[in-house]
Amino acid sequence: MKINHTSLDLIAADITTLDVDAIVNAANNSLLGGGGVDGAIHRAAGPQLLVECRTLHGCETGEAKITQGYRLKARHVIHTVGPIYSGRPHDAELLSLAILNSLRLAEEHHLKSIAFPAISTGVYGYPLPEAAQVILSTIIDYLNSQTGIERVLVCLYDQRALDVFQNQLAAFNAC
Ligand code: AR6
Repeated sequence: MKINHTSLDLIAADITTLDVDAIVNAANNSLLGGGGVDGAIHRAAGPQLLVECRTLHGCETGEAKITQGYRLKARHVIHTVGPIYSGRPHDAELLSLAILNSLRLAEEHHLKSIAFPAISTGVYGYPLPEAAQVILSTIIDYLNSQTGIERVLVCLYDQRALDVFQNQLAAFNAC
């Protein structure tokens, strides 16, 4: 779909294969690697990514930091840390902040295209439908304001997650 001059698309893919200005990493506070999408990004980018991450001295939950993409097709990696799901309202605030700070960082670096995974919905346990609502509403609100970003992708890992996000986007469109 188009929001102002920006396209927003949902895809099912391995985020490490995408040719965009930045892919977003669902990292942990240490920024020193882990499992899930974090592990896949570090494996695909190669060891130089960890070398640069060591210079960043970690990342608070909801913050975002940027590195080069090294062996990835993506030119940059924006590392953010989503909340560990607790069922409290603060979860949504932190997940929204992680998305927002990633978009702001992309904008500051004049990046035109960015791809997000479903942050916090793996190891961190955020239920997919609730995460879809927070992630998509934050992106849509941001794109409704002035932005130089031209393309936003939300990259789901499997068809089930894609279905959940598509249903949420359809529900927003019906409003
Ligand atoms: N491409 C796209 N999406 C992926 C990929 C991939 N290659 N691999 C997994 N996903 P998770 P979190 C999806 O656990 O919940 C790490 O150890 C996956 O299906 O990667 O934020 C970090 O170091 C899920 O929907 O991130 C942290 O310690 C989504 O990505 C912790 O996990 C997020 O799952 C962060 O947990």
